[in-house]
Amino acid sequence: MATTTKPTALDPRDFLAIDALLDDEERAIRDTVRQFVRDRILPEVGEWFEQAILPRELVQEIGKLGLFGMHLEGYGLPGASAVAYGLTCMELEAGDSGVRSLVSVQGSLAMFSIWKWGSEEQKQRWLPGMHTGELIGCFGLTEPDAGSDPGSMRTTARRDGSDWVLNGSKMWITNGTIADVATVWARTEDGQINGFLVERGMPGFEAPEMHHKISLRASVTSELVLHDVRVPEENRFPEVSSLRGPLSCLNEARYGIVWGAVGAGRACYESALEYAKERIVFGKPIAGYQLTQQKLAEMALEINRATLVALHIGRMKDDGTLLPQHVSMGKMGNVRGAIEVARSARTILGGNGITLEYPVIRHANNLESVLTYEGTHEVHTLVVGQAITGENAFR
Ligand code: TGC
Ligand code: FAD
Repeated sequence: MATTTKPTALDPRDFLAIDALLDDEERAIRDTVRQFVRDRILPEVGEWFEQAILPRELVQEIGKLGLFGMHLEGYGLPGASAVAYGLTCMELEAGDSGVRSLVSVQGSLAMFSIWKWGSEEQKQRWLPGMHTGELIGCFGLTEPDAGSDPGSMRTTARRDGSDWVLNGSKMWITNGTIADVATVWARTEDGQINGFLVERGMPGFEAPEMHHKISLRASVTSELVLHDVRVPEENRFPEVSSLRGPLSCLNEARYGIVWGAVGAGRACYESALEYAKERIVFGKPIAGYQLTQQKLAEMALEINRATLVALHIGRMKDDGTLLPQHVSMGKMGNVRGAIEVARSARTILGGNGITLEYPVIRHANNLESVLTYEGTHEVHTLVVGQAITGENAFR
């Protein structure tokens, strides 16, 4: 239960006193992750972004904190609440969207796909090591010609004796190059869609890193190339037959983004607020000008609105009443809001707003990826549109 603490004064960082809606355990998890981000991520992430690297040891460090698959139960996993997981995503993304992506893809896509659809042997083999960060996973759904419409995928799986032979390619796959195991979605000869666990080192399987990104630079993004890769039957998900398999996993990762985007927006707002109070122009701090105050007030409004939406969606998830369409609305609104906050914060920082000495342009650039991955803004608009009207406008 949330402990009601009466706010004694307005807190610019928590204007609507949303903290009071959390319980002690949720606050404790949030504070632990916030501290980790302050100590470990913020001092170095500008450099990682500039060099386009994500230090490998970070995976083990996050594993030690128990954040990978923290919202899943069994197999040594913590079974934390949806709200606790959401707060974790928010704090990680206040560091960098790439760090939240690492955790989302590992926990909500790779681990969740095994947890939800895998055989008992697959769960026992992979989940404990992925939780600790000893093993890394990725999730291969998108292809060069099949992003928003994964039903048009071309990757195939052909049965050959007790094995399956996979051919095709995946693109934009987070963690691909560093992954020990890839959940690869492919079409079988009967036209169904199934998931296969493709292991690092299997002959014919490669995962080259993609370069030249100017967004999500502190994140490993890869192609998956599958050329006659022989995968044993025991690596196939036993119960999947349609897109429902991969799409059910996306709900989990999209949920984390509903929260994560607020973290990125909040970091930009706090940076702009601090800067505005210190930057003297025309003889006084720019925080004292009406135009700056309007920007800051709009940002604070958006951060508080988005946090409440995320918390409400989180409580619905914990209650078992959350539908995929609710998540679509949350992702649509919160990512768009975070981008608006980031762009407005950027203007307050003037020229300094385009340097990596401040977090704002890094978040703004990252959020362009967040707007597109896990279902583009347009895809979620059409999901919500269909839910409201009953008409399918995708095709
Ligand atoms: P449609 O005919 O609507 O559905 C096919 C089957 O899937 C079921 N279904 C869902 N099940 C669970 N959750 C959902 N959200 C679901 N949406 C649909 C549906 O009931 C049906 O089941 P069944 O049993 O009848 O077979 O499918 P469609 O082909 O018309 O597509 C619908 C659409 C466009 C919404 C879907 O394809 C979509 O969501 N497209 C966007 C693709 C996407 O988001 N890709 C993300 C890849 S992963 C990623 O980006 C990681 S980024 C890194 C990070 O997370 O940090
Ligand atoms: P397209 O589908 O080609 O869309 C192009 C444009 O057309 C978009 O604006 C889209 O909204 C619009 N559009 C599409 N359909 C319609 C329509 N019906 N009506 C109106 N407009 C429409 N994928 C994975 O599987 N695993 C990962 O780990 C992963 N990580 C990623 C990491 C990064 C950094 C990025 C950028 C992407 C990642 N993705 C991953 C891929 C991501 O999910 C896709 O980029 C996304 O689904 C969009 O697909 P697309 O890029 O092919 O765009």
